[in-house]
Amino acid sequence: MNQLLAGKTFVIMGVANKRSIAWGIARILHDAGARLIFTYQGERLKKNVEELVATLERDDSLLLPCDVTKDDEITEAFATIKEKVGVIHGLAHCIAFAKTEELQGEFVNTSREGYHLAQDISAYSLVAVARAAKELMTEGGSIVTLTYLGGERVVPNYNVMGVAKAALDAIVKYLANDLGPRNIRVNSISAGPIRTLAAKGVKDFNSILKTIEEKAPLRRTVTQEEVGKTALYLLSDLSSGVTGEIIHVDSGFNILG
Ligand code: N5H
Repeated sequence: MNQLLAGKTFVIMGVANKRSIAWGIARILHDAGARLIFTYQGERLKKNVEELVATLERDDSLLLPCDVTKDDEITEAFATIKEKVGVIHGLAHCIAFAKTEELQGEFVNTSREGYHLAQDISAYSLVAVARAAKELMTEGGSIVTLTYLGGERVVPNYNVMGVAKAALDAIVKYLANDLGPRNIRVNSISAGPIRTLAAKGVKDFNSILKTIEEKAPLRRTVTQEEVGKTALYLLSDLSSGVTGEIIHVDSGFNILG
């Protein structure tokens, strides 16, 4: 591809396996010449990320653990990034979690603990990470997160995650306002359903994909690469006037009534 991001460094949080949207973003940024820093949660995912990173053409990547529920891990990860690379130009936050039992049945049954867990990992983590990352974005920067339509309207079974994404959407706006004076932009991508590890175990995921193929304006689902291309736009100078925005990469599904 082009070399839009040559000489720039980006942090990618949330690669779990080769199907991850985070990995789709990573490949596109890599092809655009960026140096990448990957963070993963726990030893369980370390090997996966190592194997994927080994497939990249250049070997200038850095891999670091970062469990976003732990302030000290965030502090340590960004201290290491500062020491090893100094300045960063952007960050992709591709992290969410809710208990499986909270992603089915009635939302009204959401537990206090399940609610807090989904909010902590899926929404608050962006605040904590942006606070640490902004110190390394001394040349300005761009932060991108992943959201979903279920935060804007009721989507069956999305439940506690929908409320977490609604919070995340508001967080993007408040962060955009705080960080704008430093020339740091904050935006989100609302991706249509993609078969990822997070989608595994979702009942009827096939029929969800089929609805998109039948009803969405483009009559097909979207790919990790397509989300990656929009991330490239948002993380590069091409989107220099854009902040606090949600871009839907969903074959146009969200415009339907
Ligand atoms: C309306 C839907 C379908 C129902 C809801 C699905 C929500 C999925 C999002 C969350 C983040 C998935 C999740 O936390 C699953 C975990 O309980 C179990 N899985 C794991 O622990 C795996 C191993 C790890 C990698 O997962 C995480 N999260 O760490 C939404 C779908 C049409 C679209 C969709 C799938 C949206 C989305 O937000 O991902």
